[in-house]
Amino acid sequence: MYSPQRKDFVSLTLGDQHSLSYTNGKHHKLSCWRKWKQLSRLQRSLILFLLAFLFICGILSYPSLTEQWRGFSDRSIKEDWEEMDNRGLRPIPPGFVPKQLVVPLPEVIEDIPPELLPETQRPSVPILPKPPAMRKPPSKRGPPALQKRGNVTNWQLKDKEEPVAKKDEEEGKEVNTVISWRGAMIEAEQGTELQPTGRGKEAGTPADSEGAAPLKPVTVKPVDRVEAVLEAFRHAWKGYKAFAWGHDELKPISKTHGEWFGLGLTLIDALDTMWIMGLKDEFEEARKWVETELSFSKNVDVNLFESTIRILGGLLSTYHLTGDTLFLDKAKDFGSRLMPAFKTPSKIPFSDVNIGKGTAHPPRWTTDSTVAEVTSIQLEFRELSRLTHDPQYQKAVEDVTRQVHTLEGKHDGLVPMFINASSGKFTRKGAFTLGARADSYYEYLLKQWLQGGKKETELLEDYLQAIEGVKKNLLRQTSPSKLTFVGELSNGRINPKMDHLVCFLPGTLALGAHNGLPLDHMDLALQLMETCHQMYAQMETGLSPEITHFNLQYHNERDIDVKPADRHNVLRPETVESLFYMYRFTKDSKYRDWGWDILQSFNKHTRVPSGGYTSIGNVRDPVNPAPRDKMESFFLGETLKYLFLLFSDDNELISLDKYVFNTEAHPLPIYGLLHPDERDWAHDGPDVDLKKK
Ligand code: DMJ
Repeated sequence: MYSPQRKDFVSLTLGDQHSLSYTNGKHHKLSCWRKWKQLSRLQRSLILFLLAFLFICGILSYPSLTEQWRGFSDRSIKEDWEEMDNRGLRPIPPGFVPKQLVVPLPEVIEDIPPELLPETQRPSVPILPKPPAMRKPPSKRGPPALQKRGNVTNWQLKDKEEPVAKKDEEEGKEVNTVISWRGAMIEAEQGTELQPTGRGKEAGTPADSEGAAPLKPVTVKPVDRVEAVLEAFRHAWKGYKAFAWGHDELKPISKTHGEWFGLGLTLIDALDTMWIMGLKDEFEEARKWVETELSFSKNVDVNLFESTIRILGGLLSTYHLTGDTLFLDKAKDFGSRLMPAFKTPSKIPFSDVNIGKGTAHPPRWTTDSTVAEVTSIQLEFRELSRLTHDPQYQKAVEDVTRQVHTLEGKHDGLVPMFINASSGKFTRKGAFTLGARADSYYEYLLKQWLQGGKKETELLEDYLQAIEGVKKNLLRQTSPSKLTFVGELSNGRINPKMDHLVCFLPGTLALGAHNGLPLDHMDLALQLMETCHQMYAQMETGLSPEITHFNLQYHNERDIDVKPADRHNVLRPETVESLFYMYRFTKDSKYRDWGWDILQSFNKHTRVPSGGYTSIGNVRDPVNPAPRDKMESFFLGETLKYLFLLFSDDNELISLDKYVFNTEAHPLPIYGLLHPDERDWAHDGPDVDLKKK
């Protein structure tokens, strides 16, 4: 028997009413402590043991927590981000570049989630780290907009009209039927992949292997890429028509418009695209607007270069394609209103003109004009003179060409970025780029030479010298993969960065090689085309940033870096432009595949459900690419036009032996080959079957 005084047994006595009632904290603490002291040592040990036991049980029942704690000490923050990134849990933090993985075998690709892959699977394409095996790719194929919505952002989900894949998987069925872009049903055979084709069938049936049992014929309904571009154009046009009709640019997210010159820039830029695409109804509606609403009698400042390449170029090419003198009359009116820009002491034009007042001035932020701007208006003004038999336009721009031809300050044929309209001299010398402010100078040297029937040898000399200058001063190759890129030279030092704008160069080089210029130009074009493709393929959204930095040091894991400030994409055309040239000249179907990947990425990350496409702020974040609410006019004028021509099987549709494209993708005829009155499709109307022409 234990005497009640000996308290070496476990007994928890609740206090009386007083001890339970709240008096103040101090009293409560003291009484607890007193009670604890009153317990025997054994009782206290047992209580402590019990509490410790319960605590350990609690910990063990949360394995994920213990997992995290166990590894915490030996993980770096970078590794944490890496894991998060692999699991698709959050965007990549600034400055962090995921590990590169070269996928050698197509079958490995099956494990990669589709949002990280281009649709066309190719070996040796560096991609992002392989994710955990649990992430199975969906069985569905086809345009991203038709796939599951797992990776669709909120602003895209608002679209009630977006075609969606059937939800058969809920019933346990393999999903092979999707609604096409234009409402038609696409049936994909189970276990087969939709084979991309152009208008005709491009992708073949599986190759027969000698001696093997004959393969079962595979039924594959092709994805019609031309139809996909048409659908994209219609979607963009739908937004423009609904929210920005007659204005310069669509702001597709806020469903309104932006104004630059107040001249219906998108509508004019898109005219010849609609004609080439055979979109008759859309074209007729736009033509009506030009006829009844477009007036250049406005007190408005326009940028000489931008308005020349988009408005003058757009009107001239539409005139050539249609034979409709409305467009020539408008071109004459507009061209003559730009002429005050050339009234400068040096004849180098000012950058801005008021087309209502007839006055011109330099930009507000500097007294200089940009070299690319004053040297990339020549195709249009020369053509205007040819059509109007008025030499003033041609003379004005050729004075500029002549002057720049003899000007001091070039470096192996490379030009500085600025020129002063008063002195007529280059300014801020020492920096050389093929990107912004210089790019189309080089493009127009070659294209003027072609436009004029290859007679103006100074233009050719300047072009050839410039390409040698590029090779000597600006070309570099990355480590580890030896991607060739065109860097920038600044006071003798190379800066290994390249604007997306430079991606016009593969196409231009190929055009020159096609016209008899050195074959090594074509070699360079092939290499640069690969680099421009990688600028898209290595980004999480499949879309190129505005500026790419390239790694030169041998220890680098990847070739490409993107600075936070350069992560945007404004729907630019240069890469698809070059893909078009490369495909026309080589017939290598990979260029079509690359273009197809780009179109799908545009659809996946920039398509705004209510109509239109938007520029985005971050090509590295597929979950939130940061839409910027702006559709540039060149998306319709250039990007979709080049994609359409890339996928069209008709080589004669804007033959590169008869036309030169201006730098805004408006085709102008090559002299001598096409007389102004002998247009390819004059007066036929857009419903003519262009392929048969
Ligand atoms: C277009 O206006 C033209 O292609 C120009 O030559 C460069 N900038 C845009 C497209 O990127």
